[in-house]
Amino acid sequence: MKHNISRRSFLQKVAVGAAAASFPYQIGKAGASVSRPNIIFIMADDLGYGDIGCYGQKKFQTPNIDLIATEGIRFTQCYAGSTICAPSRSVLMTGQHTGHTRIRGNMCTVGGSIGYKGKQQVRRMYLTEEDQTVGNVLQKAGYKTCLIGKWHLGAYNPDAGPLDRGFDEFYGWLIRTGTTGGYYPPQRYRNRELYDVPGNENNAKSYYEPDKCTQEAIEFLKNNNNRRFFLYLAYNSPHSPLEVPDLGPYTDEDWPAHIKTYAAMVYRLDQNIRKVMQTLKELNIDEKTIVFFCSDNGPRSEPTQQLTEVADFFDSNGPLQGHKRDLYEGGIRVPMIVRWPGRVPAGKTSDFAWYFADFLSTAAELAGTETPKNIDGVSIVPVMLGKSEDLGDRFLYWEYFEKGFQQAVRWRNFKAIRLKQGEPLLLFDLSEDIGEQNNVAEKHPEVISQIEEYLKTARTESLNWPIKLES
Ligand SMILES: [Ca+2]
Repeated sequence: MKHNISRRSFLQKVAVGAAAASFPYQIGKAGASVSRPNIIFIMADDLGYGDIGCYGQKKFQTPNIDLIATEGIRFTQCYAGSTICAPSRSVLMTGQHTGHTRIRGNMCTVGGSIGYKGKQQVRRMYLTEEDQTVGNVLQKAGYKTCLIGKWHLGAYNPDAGPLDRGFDEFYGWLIRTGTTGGYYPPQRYRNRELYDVPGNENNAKSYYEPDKCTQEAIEFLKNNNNRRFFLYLAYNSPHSPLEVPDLGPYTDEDWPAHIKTYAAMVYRLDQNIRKVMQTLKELNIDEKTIVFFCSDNGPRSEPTQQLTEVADFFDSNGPLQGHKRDLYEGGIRVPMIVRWPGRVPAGKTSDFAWYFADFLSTAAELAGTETPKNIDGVSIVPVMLGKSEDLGDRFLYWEYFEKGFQQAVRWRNFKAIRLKQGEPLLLFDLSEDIGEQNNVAEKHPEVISQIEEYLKTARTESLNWPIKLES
């Protein structure tokens, strides 16, 4: 009898095990109370694929970002939402790629809100109330949501700030308030309140923006360590202008000043990230917290000679072709590291291809909540947990307007780019040509026709970035 009972319980365990094995990664609602980690998404600005030690950088060090990779999973084929700031962030926040998301460029041609970039009058589009952000989704799932640093999705509209689009707290800067930008901003936002940053008045330089963000992040973690939270920590570093309080370990290098400055900026960012990671340990929330680290687009190599020299000297795009403002890999492929002790396998490298449009679904699954409808992404949780890489055969899509209407598609190991409307697609086989040097379109007509078919359905017309599609 005893034997039978234990046999039955053994069989039950097998059955449970088998059910778990068919959905090994499912966090779902049942597991919600034991799982549902805090989510920290750390994003650098214009940091290249080759700018991190564990992605091949040799001339300067990023030991703390590398440590996150040692303790987590490092993705070698993760892509940003766009090759420039605002649309990349719009994709990240809405789960829609640039063929659907609200903000498809830094400046729009029609509509939007009007303001000044320097002395130039420009139009910029902002997220509207119809746009469901990661903040909205996690807020509804009971998370405290906080943005620190760069929003870039509010344009000149005072009613489209982070607090209007799903964030409970905001510490940082907005495009519409010029005095809040730069590395030593004289003013800053604390939620809706604009205040003078002590020590930065009259061009004084006491508070370096990335240091300030770090301090605010630590403060937020300390105040919220007893509840679930989503912290979106969007540094503006190492975006130009090249500025840093000190040159750190690169002071005595025999390099030109701008080269030393860039190395010191990334080094300082790395040091700041160490402080954030240390705080998780001190607060004993390390294992309850999943941390993402990435960049919003490729490294910048324009418009100044200095920026070109920096990108060349450090080989900031690594083995990739192109930089920020290109749809070649160098413009959109970014470092992406994910760490969750005990859940995400430590020290793993994955070549699974995914992009910012997947973050909303991923965050929703982590939070045990529903993913909104009409989005382009899928949850990457099974891949991160090392359970499955079979998420279906899909196309990743980008469009970009600053050089005319350009499009790019990633499908399996292929990457297609259309540099000019009406021109044939270029095709690269990334499995043997990561630098996109050899156009293999003629060798693979069936791939081209598959991608052309997909492109007919890839996008919807934008009111703010209208194009005339040539038939
Ligand atoms: Ca950027």
